[in-house]
Amino acid sequence: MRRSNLFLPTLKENPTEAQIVSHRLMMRAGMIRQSTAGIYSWLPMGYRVLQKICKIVREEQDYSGAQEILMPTIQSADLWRKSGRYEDYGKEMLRITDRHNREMLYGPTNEELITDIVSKDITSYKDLPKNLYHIQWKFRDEVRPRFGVMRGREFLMKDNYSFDLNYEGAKRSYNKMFISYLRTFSRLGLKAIPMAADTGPIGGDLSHEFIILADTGESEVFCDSRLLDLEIPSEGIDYNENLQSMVDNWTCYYAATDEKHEPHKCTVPDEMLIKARGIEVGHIFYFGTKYSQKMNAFVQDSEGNKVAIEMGSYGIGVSRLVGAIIESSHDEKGIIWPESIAPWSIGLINLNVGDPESDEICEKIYSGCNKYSVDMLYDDRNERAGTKFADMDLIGLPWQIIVGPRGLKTGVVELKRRVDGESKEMLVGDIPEWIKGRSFCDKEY
Ligand code: 5CA
Repeated sequence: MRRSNLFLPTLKENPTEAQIVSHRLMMRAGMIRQSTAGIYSWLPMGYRVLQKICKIVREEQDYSGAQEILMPTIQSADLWRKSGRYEDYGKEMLRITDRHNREMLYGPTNEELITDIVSKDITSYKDLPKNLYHIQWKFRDEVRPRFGVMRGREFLMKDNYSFDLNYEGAKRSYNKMFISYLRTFSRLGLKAIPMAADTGPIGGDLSHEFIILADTGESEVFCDSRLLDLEIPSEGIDYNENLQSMVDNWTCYYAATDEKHEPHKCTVPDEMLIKARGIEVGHIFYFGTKYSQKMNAFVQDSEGNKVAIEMGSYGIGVSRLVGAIIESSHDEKGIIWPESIAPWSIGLINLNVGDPESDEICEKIYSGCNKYSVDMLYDDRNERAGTKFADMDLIGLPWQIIVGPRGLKTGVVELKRRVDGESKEMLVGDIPEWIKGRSFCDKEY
């Protein structure tokens, strides 16, 4: 992508309404613009990051055996009356009336709709287990939308729902998501800690929130510091083996959000207890037959008995993640994207636009990158060097290739790593080899 063509409206000043660093940087880096309170438009760079997050979330969902569907944003109030949540949900639910005076709502979550779908087409134990997910916009009329995309009113969520014949099956589905979430967040460059959590309006009595420690987080959390050093179940794991012991490896340490924190039960020695703030990026629930009973989702078991389907639901705040990642990865100059979700992997800065030799070298590097399908943002604007450097640091691409007049005399360019500013000279001719030697997807450096 050429910077001269790109719609990337960066700002020099911090917008006054933005109280936390991720909101400030998302505005300054031209990623989002507010449409109205808690509702945002995603501009090209922001949307690229959002899509990259979706891709990783999808890959891990698929790998766990979940299947992607797409449910609508608008739902019928009747479904929610069946579960009893139409009244319970209160003012957070955006209620709409259509031209026939039918009551509708903009979905804040999808337990009712998915249970309704499944109840009609899953009738036998032979159809189970199933796990269905979608990535769709939700609306919750939050009292205090704030912090940009972190607490929006309209926000993008990945939600999935598991359906099993019995408790053992449902627990296995829950455990799979537990591990799948650890892997997903790790691939996004985050250390997310699963913590015992309150279930709120979703219901049930087993639930974990996945929390990123950050001073700007809205939740107060308590956990054993040893959780920070645990290894993430790695590539190629088999979800059918050792699943319970993988989960036990995490749940044996104390970790709870403030609603679930019980000081007398917490035996972690003071020096090992982390009391901190955190951002909830995911939340998983097991609630048994709460919805299936009320919404008539039953199957016949192998003995011909009619049993209610055992369910769980699992959410990831996809749009919130963009803010959470920036909260945990930035410096005073701007964002520092993990490679796995960077909007472009490399930024190319031409310091002498208009100079035939500079332009030619840059075009060569740029077309070479295209050849290897590596995302590159080429700053070909006729701007001052200082502006280009500041902009490139602000938008936080992992690598910068700087083409300046001095180096060109000897055929070298500067290769700079955003995370620590480390830079080295590289022969122009060596760039293709360097690119080929790196994996610009899914890997951290
Ligand atoms: N039905 C369940 C699981 S799918 C559910 O809705 N869970 S939830 O309420 O915990 O939401 C799932 C995730 O969505 C949260 O962990 C959080 O990361 C994200 N989320 C919730 N509310 C907001 C909001 N107002 N703005 C941005 N993200 C949000």
